[in-house]
Amino acid sequence: MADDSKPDGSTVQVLQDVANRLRIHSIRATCASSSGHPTSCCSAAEIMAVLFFHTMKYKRTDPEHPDNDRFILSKRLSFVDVATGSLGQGLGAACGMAYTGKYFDKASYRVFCLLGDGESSEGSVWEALAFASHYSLDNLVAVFDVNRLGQSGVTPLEHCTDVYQNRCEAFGWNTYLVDGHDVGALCQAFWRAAQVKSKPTAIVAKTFKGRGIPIIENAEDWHGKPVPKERVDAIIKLIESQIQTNRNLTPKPPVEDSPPVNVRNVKMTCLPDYVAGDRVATRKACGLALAKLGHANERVIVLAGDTKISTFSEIFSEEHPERFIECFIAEQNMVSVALGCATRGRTIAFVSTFAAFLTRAFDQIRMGAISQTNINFIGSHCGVSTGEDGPSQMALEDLAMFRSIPNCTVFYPSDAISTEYAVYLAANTKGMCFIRTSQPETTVIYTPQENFEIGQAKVIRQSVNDKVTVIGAGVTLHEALAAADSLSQQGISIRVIDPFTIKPLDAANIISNAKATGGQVITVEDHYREGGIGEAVCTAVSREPDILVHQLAVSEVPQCGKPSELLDKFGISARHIIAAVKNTLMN
Ligand SMILES: Cc1ncc(C[n+]2csc(CCOP(=O)(O)OP(=O)(O)O)c2C)c(N)n1
Repeated sequence: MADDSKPDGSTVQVLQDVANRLRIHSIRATCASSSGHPTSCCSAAEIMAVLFFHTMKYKRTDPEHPDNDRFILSKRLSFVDVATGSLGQGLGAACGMAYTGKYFDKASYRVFCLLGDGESSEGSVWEALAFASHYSLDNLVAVFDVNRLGQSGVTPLEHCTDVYQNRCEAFGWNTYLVDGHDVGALCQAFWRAAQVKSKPTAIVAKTFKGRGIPIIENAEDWHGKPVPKERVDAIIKLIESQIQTNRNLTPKPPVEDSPPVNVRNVKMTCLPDYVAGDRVATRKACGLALAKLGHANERVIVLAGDTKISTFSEIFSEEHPERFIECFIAEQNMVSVALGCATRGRTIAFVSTFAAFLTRAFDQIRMGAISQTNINFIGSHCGVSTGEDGPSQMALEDLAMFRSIPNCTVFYPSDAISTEYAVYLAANTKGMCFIRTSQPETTVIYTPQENFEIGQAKVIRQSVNDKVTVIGAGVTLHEALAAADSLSQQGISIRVIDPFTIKPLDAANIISNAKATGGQVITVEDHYREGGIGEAVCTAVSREPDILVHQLAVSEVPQCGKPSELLDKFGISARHIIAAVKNTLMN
C-alpha cells in the first residue's frame, strides 16, 4: 500500500491551498446569498481538503456510485446520502452505511463523518459511538471539528480535546488528537485509521471557528453570519496571498467490489398460511411475515431495539441472523442506522420495536422524510389493548406522528393475513411506511387470496338495511364485529369497514358507504382522539355536509389491566359501540 501517511511537501502545500480556496468559496457564497455558515466552514476547511483530495476514494462524476467512500456532514446541511441539519444524527446514519459496507456489501468503501463539537452534546451521538465499537466498524472514521464554539456561545468542553479523546476511547474507539489545520497531521491520521482493524476511529481535531478571517476567527457571535460585505475583498485578498499553487488533485478511484443488489419488486412466493378463524396476534403475524420476506429477497434487513421477543422479530433473527441488527435500547440511533443502511438502495430496511418507543425518534423519522428514505417501521403493542404491561408501553400517539409525515404510508392491519400483505406492500413502497400491530390475539377474517392495496378499505359486513357505518382497525375492528353480531340479534344491522391503510385513507369508499347508511359514521380506535382514525375520517368527509362522524377513542391516560377490561374502561369496546349506534339511531 502506498504510504499516504506522509504526503510530500508539495502535496501538503496543494492541500493547504485547496483549504484556503474552500474558505474563499464559503465567504463568497454566503455573502452573495446573505446567509450561511462561513465560520463553521473555515474551521473544517483543512479537514475537507484532506478528505476529498487526499483520503477518500470516489468517482467525481458519479457521486452515488456504490463503491465510493461515503461522507456525512453531520455538522449541518444536506449532503448526498442523508439530510442532516438536525444535529446529532449524522454519525448514526454513518454507522448504518459502515455496517452495510462491512457486513452486507463486504466491500472496500469507507465512511467518513464530520461532526461539530457543539452537536456532540446530543445523546444520539453517543448511542452511535457505542453502536460502532460494538460492531467493530473499522471502516468508519468520525472527525470531531472541535472549534470551541456553538451557535449562541462556547461549547461545554471548549477546547478540552483530551476530554473528547478520553470519552471516545472509553466508548471503544481508536482515537487520535490532531491539529485540525495541519493538513500533514490530518493525512497521517486518516492513513493510520485505515490500518486499524476491528475498531472505528475518532479524529479529534482542534480547530478555530472562522479560521483565517481576521477578527472573526475564534470569536463569539459569528455563527451562521456572512462576513460583512465591505470586508470581503480585503479578507479574500489576505487568504489568496497564502495560496502558493494552482495545482489540482484528482481523487483516487474507488475499489469496485460491492455486489449488485436488487431491492425492487419483492414478490410473495406463496400465499399466507392461515385459515379463517385462526387466532393470531398481528405482532406475531408481522414477525412471521418478515422472516418469509427475508427468504424472498436477500437484502431485507431488520433492526430491533432489544424487543425481538415481544415483537416476534426474533423469528427473522433466527432465520436470517446475518441480516438482523440488534441496536439495543437506543431507538434514535436505530432509526439513523436504518437510514444509513437504506441509502443508495443497498437494503430494504425494517425497524421493529414497540410503537410507543418510536416516538422518541420522531426527529430522526422526520429527517428520514427529508432524506426521501424508504425505510419501514413496525410498531407493536399499540393502544390500551397492550394490557398488563401498562401505560408506558402503550402507543396512543403513533398514528398522529406517522400520519403527519409527508409521503408516509400508514398500515393498520386487523388480522394475520392483512398483516402479511402489509409487510410485502411496505417492502415495495417508495417513501416511509409504518405498520401498526397489536399485542392480543385476533381472529383471522380474510382468505389468503384476498387482494390488498394501499388506500383500499374493505367493507366486511354489509346489508341493505344498514343504519350506521362503523370504522375500526386492529382490535377495535373485532369489537365492531362483535357489536354487529349483538346488534343484529336485536334487529339492527350495521356496516363495518376495515380501512387497512389510515394514510392514504380510502375516502371515496368511506363516503359512499356512509351515504348508504344515512350519513351516520362511528369511528372506534385504540389511540388518542388527536391525530387518529377519527380525525382522518373527519378530514376525508369534511366536504360532505350530510355525513356525521362520531368518534370513540381513548381520551385519558390509561392504566394497567386486562386488554378486554381496558378496551371497555376507555370506551372502545363492543359495548360502547352498541351504545353509540343506538344513540345515533335515537337522534
Ligand atoms: C438538534 C438541533 N439543535 C439545535 C440546532 C440549531 N443549531 C444550528 S448550528 C448550531 C451550533 C452548532 O455548533 P457545532 O456543532 O459546534 O458546529 P459548528 O457550526 O461550530 O461547526 C445550533 C445549535 C440544530 N440545527 N439542531
